[in-house]
Amino acid sequence: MAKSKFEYVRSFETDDTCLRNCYIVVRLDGRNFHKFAEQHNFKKPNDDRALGLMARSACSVMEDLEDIAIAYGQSDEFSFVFKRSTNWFKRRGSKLMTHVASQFSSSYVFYWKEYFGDQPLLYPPGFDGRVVLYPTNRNLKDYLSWRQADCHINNLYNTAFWTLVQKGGLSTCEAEERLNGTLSADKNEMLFSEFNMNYNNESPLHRKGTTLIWEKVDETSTKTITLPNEEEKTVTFTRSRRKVAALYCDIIGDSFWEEHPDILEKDG
Ligand code: DGT
Ligand code: MG
Ligand code: MG
Ligand code: MG
Ligand code: MG
Repeated sequence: MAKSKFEYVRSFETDDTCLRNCYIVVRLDGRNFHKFAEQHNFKKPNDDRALGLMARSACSVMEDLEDIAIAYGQSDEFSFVFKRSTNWFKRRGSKLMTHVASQFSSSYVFYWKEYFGDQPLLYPPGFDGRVVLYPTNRNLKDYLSWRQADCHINNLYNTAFWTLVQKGGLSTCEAEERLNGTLSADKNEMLFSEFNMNYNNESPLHRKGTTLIWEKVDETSTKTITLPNEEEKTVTFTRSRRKVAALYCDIIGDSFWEEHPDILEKDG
């Protein structure tokens, strides 16, 4: 095919192929969600509608794009881990990241009403994205541990803060001052002794965030067939299908990875 004289501009495109053998992580984060949460009356410190909608949108990303092995989300962020052997879009970072971001954003708007009911969506939300490569299983597990530790630290702080305000009658300034310099143990103790709350009994969704993995399910269905002698017969058959499952568990320790050995591919 003859090439136009303009064709050379294609060579200005930069190569952003992700290094082979590495897990490709795409992390999205809501743009200016501090304001978005205020304007849409998100409950403090955790709004289950908002967390549910984030997980629903992430589920749509996993179902509609190729080769995502696991996803983890908390607050206004979600991380998607592509299989280290993926060759989707020839491992082009910009393609992977923009497909994740746009599928997620459109799903967030599409499913909004299912989660927020009468609360109108006041303006179109946006999400930023980044791509990070992790070469070893240890690095990838440490990445996910880092995000879950972040969830824990923020949620313990926010739970203590809003308990002081909502149940303790402190102003937000007073609550901030009260928590200034406290360690995790101090916050746990304060919740327990002053408000009779055991932090470990708080919702696992809030303490641990949402982990999405693929689960095999056997689907049984029945069908009526006509035999050659014109007799009708009902047969049942089972087929194995995979489906996204949401977990609210610890992913820092080894037990999660031992229970789900298929998520990671062997190093080297
Ligand atoms: P960014 O990411 O730099 O554009 O700015 P933000 O404002 O999105 O900051 P970020 O991502 O560090 O923090 C997430 C914000 O989202 C944080 O201000 C609290 C808010 N947020 C997330 N989930 C909830 C929730 O369930 N309830 C409430 N009230 N706020 C939430
Ligand atoms: Mg940020
Ligand atoms: Mg944000
Ligand atoms: Mg964030
Ligand atoms: Mg095209």
